[in-house]
Amino acid sequence: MTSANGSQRNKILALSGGVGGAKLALGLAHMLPTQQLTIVANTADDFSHLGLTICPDLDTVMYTLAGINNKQQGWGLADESWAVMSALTRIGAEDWFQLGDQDIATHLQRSQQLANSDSLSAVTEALCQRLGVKHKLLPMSDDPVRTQIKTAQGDLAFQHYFVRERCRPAVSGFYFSGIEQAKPQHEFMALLQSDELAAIIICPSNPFVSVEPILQLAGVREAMAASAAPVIAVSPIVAGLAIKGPAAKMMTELEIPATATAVAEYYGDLLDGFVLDQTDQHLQSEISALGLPVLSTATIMKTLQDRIDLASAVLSFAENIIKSSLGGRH
Ligand code: FO1
Repeated sequence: MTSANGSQRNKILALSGGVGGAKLALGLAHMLPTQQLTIVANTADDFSHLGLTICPDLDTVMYTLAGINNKQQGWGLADESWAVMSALTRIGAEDWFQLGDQDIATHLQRSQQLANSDSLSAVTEALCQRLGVKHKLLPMSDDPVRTQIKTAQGDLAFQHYFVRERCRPAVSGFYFSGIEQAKPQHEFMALLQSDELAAIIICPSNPFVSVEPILQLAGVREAMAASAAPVIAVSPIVAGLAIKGPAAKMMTELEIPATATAVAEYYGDLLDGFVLDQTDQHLQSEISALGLPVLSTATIMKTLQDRIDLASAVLSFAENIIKSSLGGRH
C-alpha cells in the first residue's frame, strides 16, 4: 500500500502487555520482516525490587521473541535455576516475587545501565541485540510510570496486587503514577505519526492495566485517532474468561460484563476493527452494531502455529479494513 506522499505504507505497530501480547507479537514477528514490525510494551508493571529495576512485560516480550521464555509459566526464562531465590529465603529477604538466576542477570545489567544514566530504550535495545531479537521492541516510555490498583485493602502497587496478593483484593479502580510527566518513547511516537504506518494492533492484553497506561501517555490517543492506519484490538476475553491474568475478575468487580463486547466498548472510538474468538461468534452482531468491522477467528494461542495463524488473520483483516475504507474515514 502507498501513502499520500508516495512512501510505502507497510509498518505494523503492536501494543503489548505481558504473556498474551507476547504470543501475538511472536506470531507477527514470524509474519513480518524486521523493519516492518515495532512492538511497544507496557512498562507500568515495572517496579524496583531488591534494588533491581524489573520490567516484566518488556522482558516477557523480549524473552518470547528470543525464543528463550518459559513456555509453561509464560514469564521468565526456560531452563531456569533458583539458587539466588533459595538463598534469599534462607536469609529472610523478600521472596514473594520469583526471580530466576538467569533472569536476575537481565535485571542486574539493566539496573546497572540505568544507574549509568542510559535510557530504558537504550538498555532494551542492547539486551535485544545480545539475545538475538531482530524486531524492534520499545518500552512505552523512558520515564517511570507505575500502576496502582485501588482495592478494598487500599492502594496496591501492581506487582504487590498481582503476585504478592495473587489478585485476591477486589478492585475498584486504577491510576498510573507518573503518567502526567511521562513522555511516550520517541520512536513509538514518530511511528504513530508516520505515513508509513499500515496498522496498529492492540494485542490480547489486559485493557485496564496493560494497554491503558500506553494509551494514557501524552498524545498517544490523539495520534492513534489521527493516524490513517486502522486500530485493531484482539479481545483478551474469551467466553467470559481472561485467557491469562485477572482481566475478567477485574471487569466483574468494576461491574463491567466480562465479555468481548465490553472490551470493544471500553476501547470505543479508538478502534477501527475488533477481533474476537470464534467461540464468541454470537457476539459478532452486537459488536458490529457499535459500527466496527469484526473478525471472528481462533485467538487461543497454544502452539507457535496458532500464534502465526492469528497474526496472519489479523494482518489480512487490517488490509481488508484499509481497502474498504479507502475513500472513507481513512
Ligand atoms: N508472575 C507471577 O505470578 N509470580 C512471580 O513470582 C513472577 C515473577 C516474575 C519475575 C520476572 C518477570 O519478568 C515476570 C514475573 N512474573 C511473575 C510475571 C509478572 O508479574 C506478570 O506477568 C506481569 O507483570 C503481568 O503482565
